[in-house]
Amino acid sequence: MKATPFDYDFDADHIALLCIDMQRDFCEVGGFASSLHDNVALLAPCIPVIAKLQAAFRAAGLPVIHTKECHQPDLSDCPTAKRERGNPKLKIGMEGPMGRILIDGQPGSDFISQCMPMPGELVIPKPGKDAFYATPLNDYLHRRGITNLIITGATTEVCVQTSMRAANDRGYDCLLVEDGTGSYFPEFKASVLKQVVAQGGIIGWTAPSEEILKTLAKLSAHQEKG
Ligand code: TIU
Repeated sequence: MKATPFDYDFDADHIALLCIDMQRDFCEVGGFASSLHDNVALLAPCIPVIAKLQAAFRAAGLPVIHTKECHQPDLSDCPTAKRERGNPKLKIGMEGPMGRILIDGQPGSDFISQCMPMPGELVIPKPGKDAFYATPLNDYLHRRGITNLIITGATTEVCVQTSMRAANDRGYDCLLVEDGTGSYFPEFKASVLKQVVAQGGIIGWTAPSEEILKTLAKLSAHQEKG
């Protein structure tokens, strides 16, 4: 398929959609992002795009994987430095309008309704920004023979970029969806989109969701014919 900086091999037998941290804590007022004084409205444009990609992957019978950034209720996996940083109005673990901030199982840590995992889809809770740090993601991808990741989610320069770089180091061919990711800092998002494809795709590829949807439509047409 067409991509930047050059064509991407959309290998349907070895590909997954990775949706990073599309949680209420990052997308809705009153969660972790609000506690860090971020404007969650800036994530709104990527939400319907990710929902559409999830639906298209499911329709094609391809895997959709979800991560969520969250901590154990006893905060045993939350470094003090992370809890203190950002001069938060509410620290991680404190009671907020959507339950305890960034704690697994609390309403705020759940996925937004538009990007809810379907039964049977892999959900990876993660304590850090990197989706591979202290998670079973790499083992799972190996077992499933997945070598290619279409990456979406929030926020572009924090968990998305960190996870894409970590995936690249582990040998995955990663494509970041240009309109399927969002940041509280539009200039950071624009910069990441340029950074990952610089130097001949030093970290991977980018493409608009439209190209992926076109590729999936072609695949379905091919399967119906075959
Ligand atoms: N603050 C911010 O931009 N992001 C995070 O803390 N986590 C994720 O990106 N998921």
